[in-house]
Amino acid sequence: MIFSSAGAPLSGQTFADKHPKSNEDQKLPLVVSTWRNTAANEAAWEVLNNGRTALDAVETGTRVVEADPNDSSVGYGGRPDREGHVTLDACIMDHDLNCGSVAFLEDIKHPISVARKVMEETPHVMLAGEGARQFAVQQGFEKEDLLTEKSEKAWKDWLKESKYAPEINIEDHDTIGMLAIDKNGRLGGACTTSGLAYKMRGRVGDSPIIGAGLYVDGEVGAATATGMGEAIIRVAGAHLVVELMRNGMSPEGACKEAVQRVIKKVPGYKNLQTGFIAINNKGEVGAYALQKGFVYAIHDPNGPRVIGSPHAI
Ligand code: SD4
Repeated sequence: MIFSSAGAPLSGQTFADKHPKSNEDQKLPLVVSTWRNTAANEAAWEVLNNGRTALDAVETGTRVVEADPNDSSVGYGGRPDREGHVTLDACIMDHDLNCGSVAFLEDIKHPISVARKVMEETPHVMLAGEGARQFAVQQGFEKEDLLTEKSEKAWKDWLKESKYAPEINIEDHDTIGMLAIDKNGRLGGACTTSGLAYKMRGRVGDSPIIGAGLYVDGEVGAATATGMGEAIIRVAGAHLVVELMRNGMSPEGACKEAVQRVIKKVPGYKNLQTGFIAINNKGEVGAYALQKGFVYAIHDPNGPRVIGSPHAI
């Protein structure tokens, strides 16, 4: 087992002094997230370091990005749909396949926390649109205008041409997918986004879809995705990565195979990006992207760092 141990002091020396941790132990706790989300990782790391659960860590971490008005791909300040409404997608999942999700949610700054409430307070997995908003308000979430001046201005500039090409940029998205393992070796994952900029009203991507944008199974590991949601949904990306790990692949090998599946099955793959990150329940981390430019951030007992992902083309 990989779980860290704590022991009673023995003649002036702690158990840990007498039994230095194995390399395996030093991997935990661990948080990893898509892109350069180091501030989110730091918040999640604090939670993990205080001995709380991976689920608490990924919720706390992703809320940092949701609240940031300068992040134009997630939560408050996210780019709106083509009609000027910010619509949000998020999901959360734990070690035991408990999960919750919201899609096409408006006016609520923290969709990840609403997703957690769906998981914990309802018999359902997914709520969408007006029903999700009503549920959030009943749960005590405040309704807020999420369109910042900056996002509104960018949308108005886009309206001048209103070219409907919901292409995804290849680099520097901030949609956050976050995976964690806590000190007790339990896994959690979260994914939250405002989706494609200037998307069709009602469009939902992979990020709130369990098995596409996120999948966690404590017996195996966890995976999350970023990039063009339509491609990720088609290959059931995150679930695919976890199942490949179940069959013995490393996290990086599994992410690579999922990218290969996109290349094989999704026409037009050359014009889009997809990136996957994964952890297994031994604390090993891997990533793979379709195109260059994808990075991911880790925080573990060795500290925080941002790593360039290998890529296919
Ligand atoms: C979506 N996968 O809505 C999201 C977008 C994304 O980095 O990940 N952007 O399709």
